[in-house]
Amino acid sequence: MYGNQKAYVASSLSGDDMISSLMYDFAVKDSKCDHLCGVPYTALPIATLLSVKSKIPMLMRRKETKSYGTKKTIEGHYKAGQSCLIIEDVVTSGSSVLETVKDLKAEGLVIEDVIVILDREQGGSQNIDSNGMKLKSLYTMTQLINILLRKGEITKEMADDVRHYLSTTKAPVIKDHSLTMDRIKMSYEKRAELAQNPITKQLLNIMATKRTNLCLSADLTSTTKILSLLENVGEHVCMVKTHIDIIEDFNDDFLVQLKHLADKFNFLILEDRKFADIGNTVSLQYLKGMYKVAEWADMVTVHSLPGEGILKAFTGSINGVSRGVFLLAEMSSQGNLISAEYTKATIDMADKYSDLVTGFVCQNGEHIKNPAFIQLTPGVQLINAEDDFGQVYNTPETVVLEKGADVAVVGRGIVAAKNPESQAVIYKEALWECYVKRISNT
Ligand code: 5IU
Repeated sequence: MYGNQKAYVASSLSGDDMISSLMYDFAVKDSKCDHLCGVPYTALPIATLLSVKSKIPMLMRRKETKSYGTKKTIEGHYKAGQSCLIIEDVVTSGSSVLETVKDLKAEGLVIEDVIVILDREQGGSQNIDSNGMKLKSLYTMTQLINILLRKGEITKEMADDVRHYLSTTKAPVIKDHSLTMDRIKMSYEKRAELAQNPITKQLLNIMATKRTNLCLSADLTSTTKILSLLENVGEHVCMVKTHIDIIEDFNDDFLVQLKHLADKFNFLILEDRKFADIGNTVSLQYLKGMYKVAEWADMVTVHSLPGEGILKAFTGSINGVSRGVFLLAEMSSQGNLISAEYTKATIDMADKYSDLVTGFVCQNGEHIKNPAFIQLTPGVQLINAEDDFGQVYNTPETVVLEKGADVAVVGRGIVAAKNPESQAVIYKEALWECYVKRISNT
């Protein structure tokens, strides 16, 4: 029945040219999109005609990646951050649309609208909607049946039959978190292109070139122990997290050595100070005192609790060098008092400060959609566990694949190991493998 119906619709609407004219008036001519992309393969002629008519460049998605050459899935000239309108002929479940969108989003393209000639009203519209886009249909199946009935092209029995079939045969519900979290399927390189904060850009590029998304939490109290740990582990990490105020023999030379190692091994330094006071006090804590955090830390952790005034304490470069802030959106400790609303409000707070905020410290990054923000997740060990103070550990698979971590923080999992270097390699490889799996097309 379905093949016949489709052929009937196509012939009654007299050709691609007429349909593309209708589609153009319906949804393309007022669109501000940078690109069009037809869902392969049957929508390609319509998308081509619409591209010619509207002069909006077309992108092509390859369903099969080439085994030679560039292996690109998306052909065309585009930049991450540009928008793309999806063109489809018929939507049933929406799964083909979603597959195409996934590949486009992995390239950093922004997809908000999908236009279709015919919505069969079997759940496709809901699936597209619940995955973060809007479906606009030129015709619904109900409208089409009514037109055909009115024109005497089909009998009432046939119309009832088709209506019955459509209302009883619903497509499965599709909910793919990677589609609403744009960053999840994107490579670190692509996200570096989108980042506005130079430190975020640098961090993402370090991760991509060193092939590591491991941050070492160097929670030791002696400067010599920290420096010797970093001498062994530095080449395996993208970032080192410090708690400068736990060091017992702190001296300025330590900072010189720390910076030297950061340059030698190409990692960034995050001081996990968790600033939490009013902006003025925080500014003094950041710039003054014996640790002079602003002078050596590329990034700091900051509580959102006092409100956005706290962020103003970190705005502007220090000695001409940009800095980054990780806002605390969640904690890994059992029974902490952070609520879902607090987490969401923290993520919303960063929107206006994307030139300063590098990302969020959190456990579950479902609300972090912007690919220019990094999800930093502490509480990571090779097996699920807890320490005596309520710290909760998740595995690399859980944090990267299920909870969306971009960088995983490992402290005692490495620091307390007999051989920290070989343990760091184990973490690095496990975390990187999860990331590669996450961004792959499967
Ligand atoms: N840290 C957490 N959980 C959090 C936040 C920070 O563990 O929610 I915010 C810090 C504390 C410690 C490191 O410095 O991350 C984790 O160390 P272990 O892997 O040794 O637990």
